[in-house]
Amino acid sequence: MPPKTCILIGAPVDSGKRRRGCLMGPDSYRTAGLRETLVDLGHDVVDQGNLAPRPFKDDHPDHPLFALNETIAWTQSLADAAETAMSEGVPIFLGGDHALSAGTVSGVAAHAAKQGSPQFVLWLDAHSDFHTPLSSDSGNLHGTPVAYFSGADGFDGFPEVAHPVLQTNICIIGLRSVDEAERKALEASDIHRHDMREIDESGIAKPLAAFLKRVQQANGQLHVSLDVDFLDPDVAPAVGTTVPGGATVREAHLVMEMLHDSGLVTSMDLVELNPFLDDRGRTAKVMVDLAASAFGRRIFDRRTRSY
Ligand code: B3U
Ligand code: MN
Ligand code: MN
Repeated sequence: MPPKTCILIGAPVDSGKRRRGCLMGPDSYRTAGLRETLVDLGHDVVDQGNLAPRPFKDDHPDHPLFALNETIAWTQSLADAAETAMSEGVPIFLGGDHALSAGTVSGVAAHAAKQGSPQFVLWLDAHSDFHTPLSSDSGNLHGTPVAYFSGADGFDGFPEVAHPVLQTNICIIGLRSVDEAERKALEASDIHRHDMREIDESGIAKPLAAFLKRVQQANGQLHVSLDVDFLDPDVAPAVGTTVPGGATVREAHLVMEMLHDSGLVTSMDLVELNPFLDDRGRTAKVMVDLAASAFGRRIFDRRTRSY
């Protein structure tokens, strides 16, 4: 696989939920050696530093959505940065909570549309993040990005999604905490969804291989959004919304290795790392190791796989 230009973009978004700390995520990845790890794998790496949101006004204190204006302001700046970075290399967004993906995915999808290729999204998460601002009970916007970038209604004040990602081009793996409104909406949708029971029954490689085959056949762009809580909290404790029964380190590495072998990944988010909750940088290191597998670290070479 030829070396890539990896563009690290810090996205210290902390507005998607009430518990603070994700703003420290980008520096935690840097401290854990993300840049050096990618350089050792032979890639060119450009660290663009941290992004800032557009200027925004304070919310009304009684507004049911937490930090709405700040999240809108982040969506605007991230969508622009993502679209621009796509013509320079493979952007890796260092979160920041999952609200950031409203911006990153809509930005990369705008680039795909200009290239005339379809956008695909692999969402690795305990949660489906498929609420709309109208269905969310918590009012936390990190629970809404999948609905946003797939073109759902109810996102008043947010930038219009000019190029929504088709539901059938979205695959969620790792599900084990889905609210009732999300479950109904998912069941009525064409989103491909794989819960932990399915992974226990059939293994994680099967649904991923089927998805990668579709991306390859469509000649699509592939964005991967990795939420720390995809992993089991025993191995990745630094996240505000721990849900027991997550992916093992081995399952997660296999996902990343298959993604690398596919040669299909065009952009990535690393999200929800809360270094304030970490145990001597353990979670940051696991996430950096997973990124390494996604960008070519291997035990032995395998024949490049065709799906
Ligand atoms: N579905 C719940 C919980 C949640 C979603 N994403 C995370 N937590 N990280 C909600 O608040 O929307
Ligand atoms: Mn998430
Ligand atoms: Mn999650």
